[in-house]
Amino acid sequence: MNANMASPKNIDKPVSTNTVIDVERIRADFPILHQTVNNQPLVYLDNGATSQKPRVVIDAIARHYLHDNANVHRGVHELSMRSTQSYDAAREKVRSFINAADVREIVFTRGTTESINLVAASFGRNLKPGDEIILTQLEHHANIVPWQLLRNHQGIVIRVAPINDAGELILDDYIKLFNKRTRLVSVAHISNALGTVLPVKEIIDTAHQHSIPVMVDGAQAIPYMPVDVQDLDCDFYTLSGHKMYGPTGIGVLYGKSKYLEAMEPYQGGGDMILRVSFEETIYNKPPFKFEAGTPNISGAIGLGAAIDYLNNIGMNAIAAHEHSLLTYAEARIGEIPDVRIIGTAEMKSGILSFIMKGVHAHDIGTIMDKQGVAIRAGHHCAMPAMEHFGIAATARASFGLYNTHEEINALINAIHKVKQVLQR
Ligand code: 7TS
Repeated sequence: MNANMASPKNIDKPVSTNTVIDVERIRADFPILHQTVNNQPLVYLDNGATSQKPRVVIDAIARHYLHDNANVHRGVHELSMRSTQSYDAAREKVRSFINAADVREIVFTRGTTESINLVAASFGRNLKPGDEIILTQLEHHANIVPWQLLRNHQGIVIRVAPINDAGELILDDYIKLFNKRTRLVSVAHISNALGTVLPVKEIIDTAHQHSIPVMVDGAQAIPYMPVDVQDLDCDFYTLSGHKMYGPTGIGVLYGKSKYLEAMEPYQGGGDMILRVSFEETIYNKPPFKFEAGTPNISGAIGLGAAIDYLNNIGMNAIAAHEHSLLTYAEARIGEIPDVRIIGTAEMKSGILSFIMKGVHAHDIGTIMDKQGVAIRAGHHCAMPAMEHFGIAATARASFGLYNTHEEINALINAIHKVKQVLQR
C-alpha cells in the first residue's frame, strides 16, 4: 500500500476495517467473470477501462425499474417519491464515501469526462485571455481537450508540469509554473496509462499557498484507494461510476460549495431552476443548478449500491490486494526478456503498462485475447504521456478487486505465448 493515501478516518460507517479480502467470495459476486473466452477461462485485466459489476449493483438497477421507476423531484405520487428517495440516498452515499462536508457539493454527471467539461465550461467562463491553468504530462485526454476548447475560445494558456522517466511528476518543475496569471490546477490522482499515484496533497498544498484551486481527476483513484476530499482539501474531485464497479453513464463532480455557488450553470433546462420567465430565470442551488434535465436515476442508484459494496469490503483492503497483484506481476514480468515496463513510479496503483521489443501493442492484445486474457492496447487516451517515453502505445493490464495471483500467472503465460508467436 502506499503512503500517499488519504486517511479513511472521517469516512462514515459502515466501512469495513478489513485489511485482506476474500477473493474467491468476491468473485462469486460477479456473474460475468464465470465464462470462457476463446475456450479459455476469462481473465479480465482491463479494469482501468471499465470494471465489472457485482450482482448487487445489477439487482439494484433492476429493482428500480421493476418496482420504483418514476421521475424524481417532480411527482407527488408514490413511485416518484420512492425514486426521489433512492436518488437522494445515492447522493448521500457518495458524500459519505469521499467524505465531502455537504451533500450539496455532490453533482451527478455522466462521468469524469463530463465533470471536467463542466468545470472547464462553468469555472472556465470567467477566465480571461492570458490566464493560465496547470496540467501535467500524465493527463488523460479528458483533462486536456476541454482546456484546449477553452483556449480556442478564451485565449487561456495551458502550462504542463513535466514527468521523469519513471513516470513521476517532477514537483520542483510544477512549483515553478505558478505565477500571477495562474488560475487553476487540474491533475490526475492516478495516471491511467502508467499507474503513477500523484502526490496530490503536495500538489494541492502548493497551489493553495498561491491561493489557486485544484481539481483532481479521480477516475482511477476512486476504485483503488480511500479518498477523503476534506483531508486532501481539493477544490474539485471527479469520478466515474463505471470504473468503481457501478454502472456506465453516471459519475460525480465534487466541488467545494464556495466554488459551485459562484459558478454559472453548465447546461440549462428543467430541474436546475427555481423560477423561469422570458425576462429572467432564477437558478436552483447546487447541486441541482448543474443537473439540468432528467438525471440518470437508475445509474445513481446503481452507483450507490456499488459504494455499499466497496464499503463492505473496505478500500484499504482493496488497495492492499491490488498492490500485491502489481508487485507480483512486476516481478514476474521482469523475468521475461525483451519486455519493458513503462511507468516505474515508486507510488503505483494496480496498473501495469509494458511494451515488447519488435511487437506492436495491439498484436500483444490480440494474441492475449486468444488466451482469454483481456487487456487494453493503445495510447490509453494519454498521448502526451506516451510521447514522453517516445512510444505510440503500450499493452496495459489493470487490476481490480476480483483479480487473483493465478490470473497474473495466466497473464505471464499469455505474454510468453505472444513471444512464441511473434518473435520467432
Ligand atoms: N481520467 C482518467 C484518469 C481516466 O482513466 C479516464 C478513463 C477518464 C478520465 C475518462 O473517464 P470517463 O469515465 O469519463 O470515460 N480511462 C480509460 C482508460 O484508461 N481506458 O479506457 C478509459
